[in-house]
Amino acid sequence: MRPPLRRFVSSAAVLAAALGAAAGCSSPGGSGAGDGPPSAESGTVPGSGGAPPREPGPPPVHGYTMVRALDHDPAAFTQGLVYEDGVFYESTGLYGRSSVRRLDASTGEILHRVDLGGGAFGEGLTLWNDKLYQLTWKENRGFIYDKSTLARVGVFSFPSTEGWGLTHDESRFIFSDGSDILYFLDPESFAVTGRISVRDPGGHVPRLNELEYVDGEIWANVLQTDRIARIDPETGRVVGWIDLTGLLTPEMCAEPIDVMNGIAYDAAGGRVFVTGKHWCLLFEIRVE
Ligand SMILES: [Ca+2]
Repeated sequence: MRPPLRRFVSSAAVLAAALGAAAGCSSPGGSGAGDGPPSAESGTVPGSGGAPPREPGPPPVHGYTMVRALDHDPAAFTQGLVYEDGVFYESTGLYGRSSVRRLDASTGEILHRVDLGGGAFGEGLTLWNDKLYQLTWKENRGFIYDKSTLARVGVFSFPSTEGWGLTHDESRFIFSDGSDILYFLDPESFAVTGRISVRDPGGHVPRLNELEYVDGEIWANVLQTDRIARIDPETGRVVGWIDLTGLLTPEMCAEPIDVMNGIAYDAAGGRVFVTGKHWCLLFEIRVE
């Protein structure tokens, strides 16, 4: 039951749809719906010589090619996904059903699973110095695991009331809490060392969820959309959108599916993997 190879071509219509959706994602009181395409086009108005710097145009919307589909546990409410050396590491949520897992990246088979217990709702996950760091949603604590055994070796707290997504660059953890803000954290103390507000010409982009650091950019699932934001870590500006509409349709799975959530990057192989909450498949994709 593998879906056919499909290609999604970027188009003006897709861009318009994306900008429209972005307007719906604007923060309360923010520069939302009215600041979409008109604002983006203002940078092309002639006669502005010597005037303020131009606003960047709308970011490109990228399509995708589906390269490969792997089985994925449809019971997994995916909140974090990481790849390293032939293994996916996954964090799943929901009270009473949260877990951390190791998956065979060639088949999707669950190699090992450790449940969190009823008091914790698993969220974002990252791999740092051979240890897994898993957020919880509203418990204001995270768990540290040995990546090989999934034995819990520590706990940590983080400076936000909610934990959503987690990844890291060369020296910092990058953390989302469901707002438009991404926080940079010291990986030892978890103190906030910086933050960026994520925005595109449509305004601020809240509901940033699962994260992945990809070749100098931060990629973020935007909750309840089929889009991934490619974010400049220096400025917070969205430099591109990846629209994964149609990658998984409800007909492909026997059980109801939820939203896309889960990005993993194989830096050595340049491969991108995505899945979602209760998705029966996990995909390798190529971004166009
Ligand atoms: Ca990830």
